Amino acid sequence: LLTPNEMGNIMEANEKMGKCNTSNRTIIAWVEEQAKLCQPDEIFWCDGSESEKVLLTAEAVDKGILIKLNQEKLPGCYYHRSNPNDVARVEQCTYICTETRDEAGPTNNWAAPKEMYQKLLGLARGSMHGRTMYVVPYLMGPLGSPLTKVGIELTDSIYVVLSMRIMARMGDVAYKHLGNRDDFNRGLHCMLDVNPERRYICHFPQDNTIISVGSAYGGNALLGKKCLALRIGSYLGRKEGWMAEHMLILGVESPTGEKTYVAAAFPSACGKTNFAMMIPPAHFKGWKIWTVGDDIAWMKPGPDGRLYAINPEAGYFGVMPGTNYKSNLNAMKSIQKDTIYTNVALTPDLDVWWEGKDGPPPKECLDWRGNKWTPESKEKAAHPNSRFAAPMINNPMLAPEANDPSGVPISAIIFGGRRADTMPLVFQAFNWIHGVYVGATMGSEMTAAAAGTLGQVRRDPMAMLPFCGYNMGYYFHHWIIMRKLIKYPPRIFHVNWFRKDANGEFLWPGFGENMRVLKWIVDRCKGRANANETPLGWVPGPESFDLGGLEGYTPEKLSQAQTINYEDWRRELLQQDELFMKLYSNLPKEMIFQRELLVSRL
Ligand code: SAT
Ligand code: MN
Repeated sequence: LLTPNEMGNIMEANEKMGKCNTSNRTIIAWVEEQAKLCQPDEIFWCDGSESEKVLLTAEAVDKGILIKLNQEKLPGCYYHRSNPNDVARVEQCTYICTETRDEAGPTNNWAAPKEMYQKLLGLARGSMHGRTMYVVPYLMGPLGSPLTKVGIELTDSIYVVLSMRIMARMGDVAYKHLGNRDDFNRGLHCMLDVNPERRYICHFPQDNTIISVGSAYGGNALLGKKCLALRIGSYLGRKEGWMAEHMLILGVESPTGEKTYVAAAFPSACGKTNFAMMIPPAHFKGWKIWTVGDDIAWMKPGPDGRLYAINPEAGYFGVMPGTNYKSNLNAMKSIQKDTIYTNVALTPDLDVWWEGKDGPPPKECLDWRGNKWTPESKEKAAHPNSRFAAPMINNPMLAPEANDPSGVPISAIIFGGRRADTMPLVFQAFNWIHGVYVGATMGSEMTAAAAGTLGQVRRDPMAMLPFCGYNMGYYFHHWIIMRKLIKYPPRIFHVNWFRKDANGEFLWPGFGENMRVLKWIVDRCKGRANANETPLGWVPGPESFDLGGLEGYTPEKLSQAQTINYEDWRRELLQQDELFMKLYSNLPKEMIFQRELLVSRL
């Protein structure tokens, strides 16, 4: 631990630390204006340097915001507990503030910008008394990419600053990318008293502005992620002819070195990170999976007519429970150093534990609330939405292309959800428009990533329901319009790893075995695998789906996983209609046609 003296020494050794470090007048004027509003005791301008990290980390430890973990086991790793009332995204407090209600659409909370600004400025006024306002410049995307955007987040949370430096390219690099321009995203984040009654996550897409108050948790407070990269991003993408999607990006490398890139949208906590970091089973000798991103894809048609994707992030904010050496080896390797753990359990030797970690549970530890916990305790030791924030460079299978400003060409888009019934393991859409319909009608059982009823199926179009920054009907239009801008569109697929039989047993082993599905998808994109037509789409022909080396798994089980149950589909269509009714006035007619075609095929 640094003593206050040592902290002072670091500051002295680097006179400029914390001082204003940009000559961009628009930024300086805006920061001054916000400081006048929030009245912090101090303004600290972050530059992203190592010495700044040492200083801020020491201060966070000093204030009890972070606990230093066992540095022999977990070098550079720290532990954080959030307020127990603040453990996930809160969709009911999330607003899209556009001039008209119609622009936000029926799936978003809407408020008039003027009124919401007034309310938020009222809450922010004087709220940083006795505190420091950190100025966090950051990039979403690699330096120099035409897709990259600059954000500046002002926050009074040191945990947010330290998390942002993991999750985004933070510091001077952002000023470098921006130069003298003024088109940066303005983000203001105030902790207030972390009270759910005063919690608002508000987006003003027309001003490229985000104001978030009353929560310090992940997607609510790390403004680059869901707020900028998805909500504001999707709005800008529609205006500027690109797509901001809730998708992982991975590269499949064949034994001959052929690389195929795939983007996949699953709702939060449905295994995007596991899929993005998958390790092919031994049967797939010489095959490799490279991770480009695990949560967000920004995609734009490239000069060669293909759709190119970048991962705007620089780190992984992954779900902790269930992560182990078997379910996700590369995630485990990614969190051994320089990682912030939030809301897991803390062992007496300052190690971390969570449900589903390898090995036996600790005999005794402190749970995520800081209470004593033993294996006999009824409560979970780690919160179901406990998280790790780890730099992507820790991932041994990080694709070198993750830093390529041009991005990677996408051959396949995969949609998927968590469904115990109805949805087969895999099918391919007949064409782009049909694929848009498949994405638009996605459903998934609710997980712990957002406050709500666990397990209930909800419609989550393209996994964007909580993240689309404008009218969902217009968003479907945008998907359809994009087809005209992409000469060689990716093929579109739907997967479901979570289907169960009548006894509640999973019909597919999942995890690394998903490589078998992915291999079929890649082969389809290359025109190498055959398929059979069904009412839902194309499904693998028996010879084209590799079950080799999968002990105890039979072709019968696979066909069970692929079954189309007409009773289920009647119910499914009625449920899909509920969403379509809600969006009716702005629903593209193509979606209605696709529905009618499906009904007639069924
Ligand atoms: O929204 S978070 O960033 O906290 C996580 C997620 O839901 O994907
Ligand atoms: Mn996500």
